[in-house]
Amino acid sequence: MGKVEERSVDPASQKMLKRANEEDIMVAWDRLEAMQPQCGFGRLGICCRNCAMGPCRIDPFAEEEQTGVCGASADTIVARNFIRMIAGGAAAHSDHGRDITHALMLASQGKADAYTMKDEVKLKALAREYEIKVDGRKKDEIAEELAEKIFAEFGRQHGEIKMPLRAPEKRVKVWKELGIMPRGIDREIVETMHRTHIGVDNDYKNILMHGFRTALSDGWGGSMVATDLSDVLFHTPHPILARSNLGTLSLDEVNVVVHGHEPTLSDVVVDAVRDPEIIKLAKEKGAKGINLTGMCCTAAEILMRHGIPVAGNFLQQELAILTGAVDLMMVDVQCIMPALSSVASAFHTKLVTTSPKNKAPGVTHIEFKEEEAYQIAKKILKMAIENFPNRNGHGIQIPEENQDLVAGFSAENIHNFLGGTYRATYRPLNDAIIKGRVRGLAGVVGCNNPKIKHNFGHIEMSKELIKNDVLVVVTGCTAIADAEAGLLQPEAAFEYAGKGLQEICETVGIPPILHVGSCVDNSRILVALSNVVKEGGLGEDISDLPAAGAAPEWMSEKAVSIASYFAGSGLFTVLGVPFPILGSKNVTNFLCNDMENILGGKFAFEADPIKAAHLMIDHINKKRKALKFKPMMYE
Ligand code: BF8
Repeated sequence: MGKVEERSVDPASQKMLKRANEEDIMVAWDRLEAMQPQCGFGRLGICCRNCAMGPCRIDPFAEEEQTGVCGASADTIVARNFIRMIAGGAAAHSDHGRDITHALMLASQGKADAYTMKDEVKLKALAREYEIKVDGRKKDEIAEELAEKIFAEFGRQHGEIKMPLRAPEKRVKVWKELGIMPRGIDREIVETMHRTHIGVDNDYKNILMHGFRTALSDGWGGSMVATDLSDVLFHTPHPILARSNLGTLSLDEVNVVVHGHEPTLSDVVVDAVRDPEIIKLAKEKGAKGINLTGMCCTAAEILMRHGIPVAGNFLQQELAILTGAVDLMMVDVQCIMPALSSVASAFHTKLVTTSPKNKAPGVTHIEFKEEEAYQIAKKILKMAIENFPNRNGHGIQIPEENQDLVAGFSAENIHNFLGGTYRATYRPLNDAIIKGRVRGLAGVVGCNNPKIKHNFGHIEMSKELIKNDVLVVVTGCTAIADAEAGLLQPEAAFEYAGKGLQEICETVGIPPILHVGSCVDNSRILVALSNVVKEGGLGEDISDLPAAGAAPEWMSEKAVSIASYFAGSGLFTVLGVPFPILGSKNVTNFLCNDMENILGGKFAFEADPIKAAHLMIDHINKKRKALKFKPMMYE
């Protein structure tokens, strides 16, 4: 068993890792150790099992260039495998978007009374974008037509999807000229599967370019749909104060942790915990009430809109159960470790799956249906309450770490803050960049990965960026890591930010790191950057901006898709763990160098978060120079 300090920088997590060691309970870090040595062919991306003539693997040290049985080169195999990862990630995000569209459709037809379309302003703005008549119509009618039009974007067979047109004109022109404007959200994923089938595309550049189109159909399609329609249903976030880390679990209340990604059930659970019947039942069972907390991106959804505390990020899901205090963990889809059921079985914790897309052997399944959302939420809460008296068997250890944070920023409200009440534009932000108070912008996003010390990459990179006056926006597990380190509070600016950024944060009262939501909400970053370009003075394209992206601890296919739509939108993007592409020099060279001349963005791999931050800062400086900006104000 490894030393806990080498596994996580978070003191709360270290305590639970210690407990796991003492009680001989395997967690992700142990399984990674047990998995060593991991397959070198897989890591380099040069193993192909797309047909039954294989599996084929290319010897990277062979004297003569090898191919698979069909003749596929390392370049072809690596490119195919890489874009299949993009497709996996894009599929997950986009299917999430489809589910939200389905909920909106049912709500508009009066078939799902738990949903009320709380943000009419956004509903109407979206409707206008989709050329839907708004004036004089009821919101249900508008919403039904909008849901129908968005559904059509998934299966579109003619033309192109609409949301990428939110990008600056020059960016759209780049995509059109390259022939990678996304056509249908599902179509690009299907085409990835087709092109990578035995005997189809074997021009690695052609394969990769379609990979970018697939990623763009996620960032500017499926994910953007998920964000926008969630805003319509549950309201666009406003800045909100909340708490984070395992210390948000309660000793004397029923602890319910919601984990996964989609807000359709978890948002209703937020209402149901306030139901008098539920509160009464909890008290009857000896609890003081119900304590609802979130995990991973479901946490971000209900944090952003309701201030529900966040119990932890991806690598803390098992650790939450190790507190012995979780009475029920309700999971929907994505990033839910199959290992949860075995960890839960060592405690009294009840694990409940809710999506027909995600069941687990031996785990209670209560299927979610939008039409009965509230009743289902109550049923699950009752199950948690019934389980509260069973806690006694195993000692409860709740770490005290419990950090304040501010979340709830969006493309819609960032300009209100930076522009002030009377001047809701991006102008003051652009001016701050032009004048050298703010060096530039960075989106730091993505997962945890036990190959990198838990939260270390996120926290150190974020701190280094703000120290150098880079305004950072975060989502997903990065946001949770930064929250746990106290970086999402306005006071963090005084402790960690450079002088210029500090002045901005002080004037406006915002943290130096802005939490913009879950992983599908990376689409908010694309919209915000487009708005910054449109405001003027920072070039004509996202690729002109002094801006960069990063995923310092990424692990999922979704992160590959996100990184690819960042780079495909013109951003320099740094990954803490290399993509599994190093088995092809050509593919690596294309993605880490040549693509910059075509798409404006490119990738770099750097595990050291400080060095990675400086790659981003160097890039930002390069863009500032190209824009002929004056030196930074305080340098
Ligand atoms: O979608 S950051 S570990 S929780 S994949 Fe998963 Fe990665 Fe966390 Fe959310 Ni995003």
